[in-house]
Amino acid sequence: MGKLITRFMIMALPLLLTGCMWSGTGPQAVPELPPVNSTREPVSSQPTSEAPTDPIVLGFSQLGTESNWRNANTTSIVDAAEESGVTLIMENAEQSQEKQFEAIRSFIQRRVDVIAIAPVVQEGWEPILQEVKQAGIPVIILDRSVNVRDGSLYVTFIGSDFYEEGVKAGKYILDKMRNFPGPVSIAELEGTLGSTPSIDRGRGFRDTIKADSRFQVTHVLPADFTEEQGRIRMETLLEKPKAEWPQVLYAHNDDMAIGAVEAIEQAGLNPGSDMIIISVDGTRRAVDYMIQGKINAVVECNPLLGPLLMQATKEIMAGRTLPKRMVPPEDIFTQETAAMEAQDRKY
Ligand code: GYE
Repeated sequence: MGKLITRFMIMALPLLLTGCMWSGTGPQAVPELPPVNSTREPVSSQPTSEAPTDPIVLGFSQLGTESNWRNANTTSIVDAAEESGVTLIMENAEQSQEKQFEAIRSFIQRRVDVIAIAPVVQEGWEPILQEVKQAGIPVIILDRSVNVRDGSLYVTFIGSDFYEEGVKAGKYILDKMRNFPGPVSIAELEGTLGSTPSIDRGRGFRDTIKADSRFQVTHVLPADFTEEQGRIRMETLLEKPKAEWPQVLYAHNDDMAIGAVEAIEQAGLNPGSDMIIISVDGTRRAVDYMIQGKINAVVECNPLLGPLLMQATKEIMAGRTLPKRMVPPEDIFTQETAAMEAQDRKY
């Protein structure tokens, strides 16, 4: 049936996501969820031995529309729901945790079967998740994580290893700048403060560059994962005396890097050579920028989580157990591999 109920404004994307991509390195079927073992969490809802006859209703609180990654993520979820016959009720929280709480309470009132949440920040979820638990509705955490003491408050967390993404970015920079004489000054464009990807991409990167004391993060610029903020922050930075300009830009996502590229070009510099740039996500636009030499490397973060979310939702409703954590395999792209990667970009 696949009836779609959504009040979410989806930005028109030219891409048709086929729903089966799980790695940036080529098409793969969504992996079968592994069989039950002792490390898996029992599902808290009443399991049924037979597949339910009514369509499963999934309430999903999406956090916003801040980036191309986010829009690809939303499209993947909408398409996957349609393809798998899950009725999706989706709400856009526009970066507000309070709005996420409201959406979740409305899902409880509507007695949806499963609630999925892409949390804008990682703190402050315990009370609302207790409410959901009391209502007996299983929860899937998607994309970003929540920091809760009681692990029984959600069934599984499907999302990337952001710390590892930061490590990959750090290793790339250490290698790229290994012959650079003297100190290497790095500007870091941070994503949404308090969000798991921003916290962990920052930590992973810093822990890695510690290996060489010449590498220092000299400018920390919060830019909320948006292209506009990336541009504004870089403009302001380049108004400082030349001696303070960084040699490297590490952006927590592609959109902020692309905004910064505009500011760097406006200042008469060549992004990618006058300033080495690395970002995270792997959107088609960033890959195009790499081909043009304006971004040096991009760490992949896969937004196409829809098929796995639907699969997990169905597994929960069938009473099966799931791994507590599901992480997609991810790569790093450089200018050398960008052209090949561009042929196959799905987002
Ligand atoms: O990297 C960024 C988006 O949570 C992984 O959020 C996601 C991040 C992604 O706005 O582009």
